[in-house]
Amino acid sequence: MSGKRILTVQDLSCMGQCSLMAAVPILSACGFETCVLPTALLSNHTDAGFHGFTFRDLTGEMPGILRKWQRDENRFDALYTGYLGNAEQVGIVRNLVFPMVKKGGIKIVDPAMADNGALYTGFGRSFVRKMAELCAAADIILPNLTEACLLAGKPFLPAVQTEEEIRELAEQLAATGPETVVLTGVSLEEGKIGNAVLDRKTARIQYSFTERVPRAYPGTGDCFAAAFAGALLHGFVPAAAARTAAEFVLESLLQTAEDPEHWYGVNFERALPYLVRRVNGARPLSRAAKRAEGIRRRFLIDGSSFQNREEFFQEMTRVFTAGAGSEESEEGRLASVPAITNLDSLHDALRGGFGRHGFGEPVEILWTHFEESRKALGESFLLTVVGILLSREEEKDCILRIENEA
Ligand code: PXL
Repeated sequence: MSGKRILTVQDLSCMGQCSLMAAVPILSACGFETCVLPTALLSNHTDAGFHGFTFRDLTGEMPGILRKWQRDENRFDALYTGYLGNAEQVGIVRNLVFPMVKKGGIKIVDPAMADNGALYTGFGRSFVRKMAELCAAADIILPNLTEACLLAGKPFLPAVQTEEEIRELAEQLAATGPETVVLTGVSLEEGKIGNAVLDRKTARIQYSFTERVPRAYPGTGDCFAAAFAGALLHGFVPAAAARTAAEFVLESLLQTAEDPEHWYGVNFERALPYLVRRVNGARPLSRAAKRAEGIRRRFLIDGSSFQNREEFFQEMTRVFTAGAGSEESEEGRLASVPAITNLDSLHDALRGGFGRHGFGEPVEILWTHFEESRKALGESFLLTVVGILLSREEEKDCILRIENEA
């Protein structure tokens, strides 16, 4: 699979773990020669938390670079475009960059222009119209829900959506041209977030969800898109690439949650080994190998999500079994999973074997908002729970990390 060459077109924000600063290491780590066409040079990304930014528009450089590459007959196996600085650059990508993708090559467009119900600084309606034209000419598009609604000219969707709303939106975008529409930031129930992948030809939608980390960071869309492109170039079908990318983003988020001061991006660098293992198709490691490598499946308990013991057990069911009665475990086995309703069933679930981790598999639990949990559950009950988490009976192997802010 290596030997492939991908071009990514987006800005170079020198600080902030996004755009090219994420795409290049992620695609390189996946094993692909990565070429860049920078659209702008910024001191940092444009999120308000940085209190401003410098911005050098590179539109004028782009045609010259592309003409040089054309003279040299350079071609690309894949193209992935992200943040484009203005409408003219969108035209350059459509007219000059798309033709440089080899026949049979793949054109992925992430219309990175908005999030959380608002356009990024500097973009307006005419930019959205141009971006919609570019998306129509792409093979695969990766809008978040805000971008998808803007592209489709629809009102924004609520924080929790229905499958009908998601299908209607994805089908409307697919009808404009792209073969695959990957909607990110989809949430069909509270506490879970994921993506919906629509294949235009078959009209099939496949979802994948992970737990929702209760904090938003800039740049997660860029990490998702780059990992998606990397997995796709490795031969993953779009739904599998989207699932892998979402799990990589979750791992990046968990690696960042330890660091409450770190607001401007995710520490995807620490999750790269995980992504590399995934895309290289390494068979799942044996339990012994996982232990030897100190690799643990990670779970996040959001300590602010329950007010009493009953809700606590509901949270345990969600975290460790992906929901009572859920049919799909992470090993893809079919199992009807019982709810965790008391301390005994919590102990059983932590041993593994019927929920999301295997029997005796080492796990790491990150418990955020721990002080809130202490108030909700009471000191002695909380200590009993911690004792159960850490006891090593019957091959149970959990380590616990505690955090008070998220
Ligand atoms: O992560 C998306 C992104 C990329 N590039 C720039 C941005 C943002 C989001 O704010 O400002 C310059």
